Amino acid sequence: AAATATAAGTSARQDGSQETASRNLSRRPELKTRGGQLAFARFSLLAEYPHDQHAFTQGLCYNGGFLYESTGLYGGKSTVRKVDTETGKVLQSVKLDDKYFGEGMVITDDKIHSLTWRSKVGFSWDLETFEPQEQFHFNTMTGQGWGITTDGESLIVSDGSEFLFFWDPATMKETRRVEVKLKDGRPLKKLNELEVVKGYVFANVWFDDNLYKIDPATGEVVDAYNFSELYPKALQKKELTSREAVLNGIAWDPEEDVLYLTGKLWPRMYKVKLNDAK
Ligand code: DDQ
Ligand code: CA
Repeated sequence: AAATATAAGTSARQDGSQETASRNLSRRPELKTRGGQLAFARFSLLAEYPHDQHAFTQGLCYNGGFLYESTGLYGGKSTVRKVDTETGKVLQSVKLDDKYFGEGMVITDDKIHSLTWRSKVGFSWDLETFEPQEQFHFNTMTGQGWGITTDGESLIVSDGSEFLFFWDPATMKETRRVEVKLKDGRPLKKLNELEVVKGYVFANVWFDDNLYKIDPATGEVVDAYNFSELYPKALQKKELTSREAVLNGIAWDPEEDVLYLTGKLWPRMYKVKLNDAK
């Protein structure tokens, strides 16, 4: 049944890959039963928390009971921040220079590393004090930085293409890359925010409501979860004002084995538990 569920999960992508933002907004949860499979409803919503609606979320991490978030946009809106999980209150924050558009972030030991979109520059920050540490230069295939996470050894980076790039954290240089493909061999492009969960890379895709579970050895998408139920709910309440307000933000809390999910300019953070295919 696992294989069937996965096939259902990826066929939605076939229909939806060309979607515009407005079509995406009107997507309904009936996807849940498409193909008679539960590929789109295999999660439990455990809690909803407030989220800063002005945060153009680009990266989300969980560490020691707190959420850490990076935000984007030019003109001083790009930040790296520490957030109280339940109240959504910003506890600590640092701004990037006005000329930078912030992208994903990752935590290794006592440092935060954050990317910029098109400047090919990233920053390291002290996890406790948020003092700037070193600045690093990076390159990718598109020349852009989008998402970043870690498997504990390598940093794993997305750049808006269908590739995941593995970097040596000591040098921020690529050691290998893998092309991400759906079961039918089609490349999964526009990979954005990332999170490693129990050996798999979870990715969301720009302007798509799904999370994709990727085998980092082969690049194969082995499962997909749909979260369009979360997004239109906020929309119906007229809480989303921008067409850019798409799902983007995945953090894993290993102690509770739950994911925190949010989106750019979303008013809420969701705590969900994934139910594996039976
Ligand atoms: N990226 O994060 C997908 C890499 C880039 C997003 C760029 C979106 C710019 C839109 C600015 C208008 C927002 C209200
Ligand atoms: Ca993440």
